[in-house]
Amino acid sequence: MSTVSLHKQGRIGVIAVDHPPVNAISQAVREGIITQINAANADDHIAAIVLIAKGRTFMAGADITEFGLPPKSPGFPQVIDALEQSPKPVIAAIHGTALGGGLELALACHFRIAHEGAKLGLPEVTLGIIPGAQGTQRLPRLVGLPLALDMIVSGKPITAQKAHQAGLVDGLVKGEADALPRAAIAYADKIISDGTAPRRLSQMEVAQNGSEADLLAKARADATKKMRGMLAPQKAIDALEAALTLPFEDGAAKERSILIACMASPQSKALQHAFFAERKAARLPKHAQNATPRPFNQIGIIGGGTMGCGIALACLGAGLYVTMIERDAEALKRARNSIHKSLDENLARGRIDKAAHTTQEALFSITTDMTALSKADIIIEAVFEKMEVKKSIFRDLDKVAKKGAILATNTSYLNVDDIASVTGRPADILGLHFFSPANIMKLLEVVEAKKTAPDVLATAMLLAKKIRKIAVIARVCHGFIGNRMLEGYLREAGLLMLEGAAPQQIDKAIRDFGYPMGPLQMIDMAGMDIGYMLRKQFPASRFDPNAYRVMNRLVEMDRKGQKTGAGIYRYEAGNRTPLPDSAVDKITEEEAQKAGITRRTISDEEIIDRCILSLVNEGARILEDRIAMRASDIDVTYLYGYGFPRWRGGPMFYASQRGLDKICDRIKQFGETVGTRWWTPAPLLQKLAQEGKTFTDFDAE
Ligand code: T1G
Repeated sequence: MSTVSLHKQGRIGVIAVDHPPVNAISQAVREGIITQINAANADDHIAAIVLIAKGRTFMAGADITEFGLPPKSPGFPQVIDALEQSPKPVIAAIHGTALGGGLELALACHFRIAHEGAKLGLPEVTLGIIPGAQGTQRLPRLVGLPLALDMIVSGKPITAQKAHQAGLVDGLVKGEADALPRAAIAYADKIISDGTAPRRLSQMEVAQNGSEADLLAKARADATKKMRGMLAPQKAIDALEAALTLPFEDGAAKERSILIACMASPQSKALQHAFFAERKAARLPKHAQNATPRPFNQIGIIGGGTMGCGIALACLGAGLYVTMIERDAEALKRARNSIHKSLDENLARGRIDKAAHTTQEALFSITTDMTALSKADIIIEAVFEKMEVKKSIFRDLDKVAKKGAILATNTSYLNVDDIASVTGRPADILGLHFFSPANIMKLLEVVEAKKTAPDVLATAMLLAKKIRKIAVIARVCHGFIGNRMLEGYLREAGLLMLEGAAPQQIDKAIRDFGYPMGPLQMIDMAGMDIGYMLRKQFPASRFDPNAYRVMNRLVEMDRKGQKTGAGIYRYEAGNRTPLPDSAVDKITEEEAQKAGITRRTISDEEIIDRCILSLVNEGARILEDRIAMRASDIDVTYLYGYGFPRWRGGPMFYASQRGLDKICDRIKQFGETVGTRWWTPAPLLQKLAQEGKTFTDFDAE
């Protein structure tokens, strides 16, 4: 079957691209478009050409799987020229998502119409590159510099409506998606009848009014702030600046040289890794790939606290029925008010419209009677993190839930096998570890217990997709993937503080690495009492004797963090800005003395390596234990759940890119200075380093 076909409708030649699933512009697509454009121009019966795509979307950009491989001819410039230089009018008919190279091909066409539900964007910066098919030169010529800057630097798509208002598309097609081909033919017929000449953007100038220098400067400042550490946004602005100052061909040449430089950057490799890692994480393990998910639309949630309400909102937003259980009238009232307040806020902020608000209100019910869950397809327990409390709930659920219902615990680190063991249906049980706030945070750890049935796992992954979560499959251990690795990260922060690094130095070093905030500011925000209580549940020998000296003392002084107005930092009333506190410095010095630690000046490099490589080393152990199936799943966990900078690809990709042999050596160095209990390279890390391999080579499925 041809990837690109040409058929005639009257005097219109329709070129259709058919390269599922998203019509990525592969070499075959590029070659096919050129072939069919030439054929259409050679056919005297054809007076105008429509470029359209089959399936769910217009072309969604260059074929990312070709990146990093030797370029395959024809390249984008040849396709672009074939379209724009066509003597016959070429109309792009857009539906779905016209992204990247897809939109750039549409810009090379002479006219564009779009279905009203379409989105149009140039997301290249999210892959660490810039639009490389002359989009940085044509878009500002068509819509002006402000919108071109906004679209290209942010990488965010716009709606067809906004595109039509801006003149990016010449016509909007309402109604069903299949109205688009007909509308495109009609539009082409009119172009012919009106004798409208092809409009070639490369022959236009960018409209300027003297404000361009300020616009560019503001765009640079905004990108520095909002896309901290990322190179591509700044490079995209360079290319847009060329569109203002250079003739089209020179601007296009400048764009190409910038694209090639970005393509070779470590950031673009990391961002492309992140793109595919997120999609790989959604794939079921072999033993569940043929399982049929169980149908669901009734969700039960036990517990209307922060987590329970967040989970409820995520389910309501996906159009699922939610029955919430609270233990008494007072708690029920609080939970119900919280849900309705959030829905009202979502409406007020335009996140949902009135119809959705009404629908979601109607989908929600709450009661103290657990038998109301007897019809639920999936029940999610979100109560206090105490094993006995959870076991009691699951014993009750075992009596109430219908046959075939899936019972999930939202525990963030407890043993799901133990919870399942108190029921008569362990195959129906797994963990669904949401991250707070559960209606906002994208990450969901789907914890497959020993006896979880394959179809239960498949159903959970489908639920995750339905509620728009990025799901990662974890197996059972203390803290699963994310929180198990977090222990070492916080341990090192605590030790570094004792050894001589001020909290603000530690947090700044990690922020400069690319995190939105450092570990100590994060723990102040979450509340140090959570970790304090958790550590009390385990023998002290499990933890480093010194790492939590300061934090424990602060909690015992009721300095738990932001929520008590003071923790590692102090906070002025109503302000979350962390302020260094000399009282904490004094406590730290006292605790260092008690621990017999001689404080010293510590470099930012050591801070970063001890915090980040503790993640990497524990991640390697998690792979050895087969708690995670893939190193890329660990990366996805940290990108979506813990703020790891996306342009570094995740802890495991970062380590692989730096070189596992270098990572091993650095860990051994810390073994000599900090202690081998925590700083001995994981066997898998040693092995891969010795073999000159990376974590990508290891599949722990
Ligand atoms: N190339 C190759 N494969 C792609 C792809 C692409 N551009 N986009 C998606 N896929 C695969 C994806 O890996 C998955 O595979 C399947 O398609 C479904 O994707 C010259 C240089 C279009 C909004 O950045 O944003 O053009 O896991 O699960 O949720 O200037 O895919 O099934 O095996 O994401 O419905 C610019 C990237 C490229 C768009 C659809 N374009 N794609 O989302 O499905 S650079 C992009 C997306 C460029 C030019 C430059 C989304 C989507 P598998 P999916 P979805």
